[in-house]
Amino acid sequence: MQAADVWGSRWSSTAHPLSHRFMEAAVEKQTLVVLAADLETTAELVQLINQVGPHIAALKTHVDMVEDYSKEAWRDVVEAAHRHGLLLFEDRKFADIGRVSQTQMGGVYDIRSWADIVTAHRVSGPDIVDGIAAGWDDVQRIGGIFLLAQMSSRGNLLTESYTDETISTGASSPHVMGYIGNGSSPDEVSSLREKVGEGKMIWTPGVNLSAEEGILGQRYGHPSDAIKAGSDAVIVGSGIHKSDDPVAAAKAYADATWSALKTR
Ligand code: S5P
Repeated sequence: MQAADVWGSRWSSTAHPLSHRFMEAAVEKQTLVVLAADLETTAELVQLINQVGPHIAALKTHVDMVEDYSKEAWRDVVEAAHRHGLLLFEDRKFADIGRVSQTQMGGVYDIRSWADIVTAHRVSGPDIVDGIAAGWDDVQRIGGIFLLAQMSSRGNLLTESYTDETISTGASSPHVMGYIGNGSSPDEVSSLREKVGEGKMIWTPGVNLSAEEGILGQRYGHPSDAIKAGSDAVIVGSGIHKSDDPVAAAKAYADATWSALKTR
C-alpha cells in the first residue's frame, strides 16, 4: 500500500517532510495513534514503548513529568522510540516570546536535540514559531511545530477568533506541521478542518474508546469520529497506558483509526 494513495490530497498538499514521515509510518503500521506516554519514570516509558511500539505511529512525551530524568536515562527512551520508527513529539506547549522559546529548546532537557516535533501556544504572538525553529537551527536539526488551535479541556479560552489567528500564523510558516484540535468534539474538528484546508495536519487529543468524562476537566470523544471529521491522528494517553492490557488497547485504537481513515 502506498502512503500517497491512502492519504490522497493530504499527502499531495502537505509540504513538511515530517508530515510525510508520519503518514508513511501510519500506513506501514496501519495506525493513526500517537501515544501520549504520560508516565513518571524512564523505565516505565521504555517498557511501554517496547510493548505498544508496533501499534503507534509517533510518541508524545512530557519530559518534565519524568521523576528520574537524566541525559543517559532519556537516551534509552529516545533509542527505544527510534527502534520502533517513531517520531519524538515533546508536548512542551511553548508560550513565551520568541527569544525565550529558542533558549528553552535547549536547557536541562535539550529538547531541540531529540524532539522531532513540539507543541506551542499562539498566545504570545506569531514569532514563537521562528523562535522554536531557531532552537532547532542552533543544533543543525529541523523539526515541526503543532500549534494549539483548540483544546480538549473544558472551559479553555481558545475562542473562535483565536483559532482563526492561529491558523493564519500556521498557514504562513513552513515550520508549522499542523494544529492540535479538540478530539472530544467531531463538530469542532470538522469546522477546524474546513478552515485549515488540506495542507496541514490536525492531531486530536481528548479521545477514548469509552467516551466518558475524563478527570479534571478532560473531555473525550470516539477515535473513529475524530478521524472521520478530519483529524489525521488521535493522541491517546490513559486509554492505553492506564489499560490492564496496553497492547490490546493500542491495537484497538489502531484498528478504529485505520478503518476510519479508509472510509474517509
Ligand atoms: O487540548 C489538549 C491538548 C493536548 S496536547 N488536550 C490534551 O489532553 N492534550 C494532551 O493529550 C495532554 O497533555 C495529554 O498528554 C494527552 C491526553 O491524555 P489522556 O490521558 O486524556 O488521553
